[in-house]
Amino acid sequence: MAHHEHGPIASDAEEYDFRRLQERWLPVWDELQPFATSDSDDKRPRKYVLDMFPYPSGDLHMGHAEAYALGDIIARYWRLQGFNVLHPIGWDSFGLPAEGAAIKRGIDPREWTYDNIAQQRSSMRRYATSFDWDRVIHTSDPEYYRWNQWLFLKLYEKGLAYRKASWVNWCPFDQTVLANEQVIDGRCERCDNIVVKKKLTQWYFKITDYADRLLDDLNQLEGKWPSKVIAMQRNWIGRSTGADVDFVIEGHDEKVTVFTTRPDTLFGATFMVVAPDSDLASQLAAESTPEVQAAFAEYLAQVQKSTEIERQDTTRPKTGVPLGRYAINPVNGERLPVWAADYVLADYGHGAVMAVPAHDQRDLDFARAFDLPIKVVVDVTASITGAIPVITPEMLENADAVRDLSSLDPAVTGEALTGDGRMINSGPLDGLSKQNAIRRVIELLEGAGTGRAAKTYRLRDWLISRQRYWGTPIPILHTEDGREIPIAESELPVRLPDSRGLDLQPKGTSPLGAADEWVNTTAPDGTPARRDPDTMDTFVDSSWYFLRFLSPNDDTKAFDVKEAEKWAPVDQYVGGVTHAILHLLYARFITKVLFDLGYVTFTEPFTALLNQGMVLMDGSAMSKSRGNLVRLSDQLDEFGVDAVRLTMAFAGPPEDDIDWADVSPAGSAKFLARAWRLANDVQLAGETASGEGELALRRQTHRLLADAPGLVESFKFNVLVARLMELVNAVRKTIDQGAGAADPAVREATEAVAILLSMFAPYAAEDMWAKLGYQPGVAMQTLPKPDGRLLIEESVTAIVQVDGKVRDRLEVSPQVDAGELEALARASAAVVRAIGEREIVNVIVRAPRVVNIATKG
Ligand code: ANZ
Repeated sequence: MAHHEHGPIASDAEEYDFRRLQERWLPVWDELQPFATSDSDDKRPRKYVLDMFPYPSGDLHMGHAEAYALGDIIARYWRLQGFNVLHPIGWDSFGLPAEGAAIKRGIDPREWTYDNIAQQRSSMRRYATSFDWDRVIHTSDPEYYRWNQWLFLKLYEKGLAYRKASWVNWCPFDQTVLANEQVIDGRCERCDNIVVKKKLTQWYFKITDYADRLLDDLNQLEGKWPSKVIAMQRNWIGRSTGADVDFVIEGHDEKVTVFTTRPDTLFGATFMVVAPDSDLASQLAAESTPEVQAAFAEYLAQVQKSTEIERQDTTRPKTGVPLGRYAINPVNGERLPVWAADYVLADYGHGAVMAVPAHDQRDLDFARAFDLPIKVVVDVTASITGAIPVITPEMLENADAVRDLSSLDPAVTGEALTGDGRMINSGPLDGLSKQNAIRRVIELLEGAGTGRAAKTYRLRDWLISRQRYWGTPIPILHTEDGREIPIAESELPVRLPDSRGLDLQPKGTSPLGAADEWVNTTAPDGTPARRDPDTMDTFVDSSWYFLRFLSPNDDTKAFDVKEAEKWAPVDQYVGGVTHAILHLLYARFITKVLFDLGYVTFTEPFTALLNQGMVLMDGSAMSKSRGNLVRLSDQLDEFGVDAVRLTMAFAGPPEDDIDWADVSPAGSAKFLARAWRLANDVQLAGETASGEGELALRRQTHRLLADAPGLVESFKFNVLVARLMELVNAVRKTIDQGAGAADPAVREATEAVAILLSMFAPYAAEDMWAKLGYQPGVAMQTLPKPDGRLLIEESVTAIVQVDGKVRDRLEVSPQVDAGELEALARASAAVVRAIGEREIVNVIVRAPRVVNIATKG
């Protein structure tokens, strides 16, 4: 492929051969360990650059190749800028994919997992990723998961880890519970099967205690995280503000509280709805007539068969049953029938709503389906006309006469009136705007002790227990009389028993429950106890792993607080947008918990975040079944590591998807050969000539050195590669047409190319560096500082004549405009002197070269 098109100088030189370069430099780097993080007395400023660590499910693929190429550019860049860079890697090696594959092959999950890790690790080394190989962690090592257990105990002590029975998401295929975050559009995130609800006792982390801080602290990340991710986090937490209103239910001892965002519409409530799968619904039905009980039981059974998708489908006809009970509206004493209907969710707000059919579409659909009353309490025409600044009692009495509202009647149109307006039919609220009515009604409720301002969140507590083998055992004992005993810290880790002899097939309970020897033990007081058989969600493992990298081999603590002070939080995090909610939210939560416990001094784990796009093929995600899978190993064999890495950087802005059909790794390889030949030519030219060399080339080199930091720091890697290509072309031109490869400007430019290229194409850059006569490694150099004098724009000399005589010469920009040039000329001391007292009659300007001034007298 590589032959020399240029001149005789390099005609019999060796050829660019990526295989030879890879073979040559990899062992040298193994010796040199250029990216081992240096020790504490290092005076350089620090940067913590982190790539999301992978699952060890098979060899590296194209997606990894992109992510690790981009993270590597950033890590290598800071290294070139003279920073002490921490760039670690590890494996997120517990979890379902590994266990599933192990079951399929009938082997131990360990074997499969660690084989894959070995393969990925060697692929990463060949891929020249600048990781610190002394800090590798595997979350499935007892040396790691012991600290998951420690973390669990810390949360348990604080009341932030607890067990409760509730309706949970259950994947019938994987036979495991799922966190809300793992249910995507009603389906299991992993296997895409429809998720059902099951009542189980499970462990939770109380992330809802942190909802406000998780929301408010997003402001710290504004501008440093993709705005899309910040928005997704905000929506996920989903804070709603409004009021809690207490209703008395006739014949029921406890009051029922509802959450509403529209307490202003309280006078328009005409019935109440409770979630059929709530305890409240069962209680109310149980206290009712046998007919109601039977109808309710039948309805509940039907609801439990429906999926989450069906339940949240607003176009589905409304269903429900009356519970034969009445709630009393606290503001006007009206009796509201209580219904159970599945459009109300058990686990949002209080699982019950005051239904205001005139102003809420779901309530209106329900009211129309079951012929329930509809009462308008907001005059939405008032806001449309905006014409009633002050409402008098007389106007209100005549309100209906003044405006015919029937065209807006929700009972007729089927459209709820959700807009703003002025309150009507609402006693003390009449005439008020929405905001004022909300404020007023909350005052009234608070005064009467029947309600208060309230917030509600979409965020649920984090369900962390899993009924699977390949995870961190939960460090709790259960006594026969039902007590929970946390295992002492000094007893950690609770190791997983051997998987041999255990049935790992998913069956709804943890395989560990059947490991008799392991599960049966004694409590500290000597009484028999059973270990908790569940394991932790692997998102627990990854919620704090960035801290473990700081002291990965310390077997006395989870992480070193002093090291955390030095390195953390992570300066730059790089990874896929698929983790925009789950992993990032959990890591943010755990960081805040660790802050509250005094282990870290910061409240956000990742200061800046880059989400790379996906690598597609022919417009869609690569998959074996679609037949558009591009194998990374094939690409590396054909084009080499450098060309693949460079292609990833050159393809476009890193946030965008890359379609592999549209890019050219062959083109990248060609460019690398061109760049490499420059160094080859310089080497063959021998001695560099004296002097500074060609000025235009020098200017271009220094301009690029000046621009490169801004381009990398704003992630414009593709632009930087394009600029490198331009510079390589310019050097080639200078060699072929100018002073040849001995020109000092050629050497200077080629050195700059080698150093900059080391971020993208480490093998080619290292070989260029050697050809330029230096020791390895180029990646440990510092980026040369541009010479300021070479950055100033070129200037031209403008001549100023007065009455035909040259009076001054001005150095001006070639872009100077006529007005500016004339002003400069008139301001020249020599010109002013030459004109003296005479009057100027004519000025002719030919920018940028000449100004002619004619005078009279
Ligand atoms: C009365 C009302 C009148 C409401 C009105 C809205 C409009 P967001 O914004 O999502 O927080 N709601 C409360 N708990 C519910 C539950 N468990 N299942 C289903 N719906 C529930 O929505 C809050 C509103 O959703 C609440 O305000 C309540 O209906 C309903 F003109 O109360 B509203």
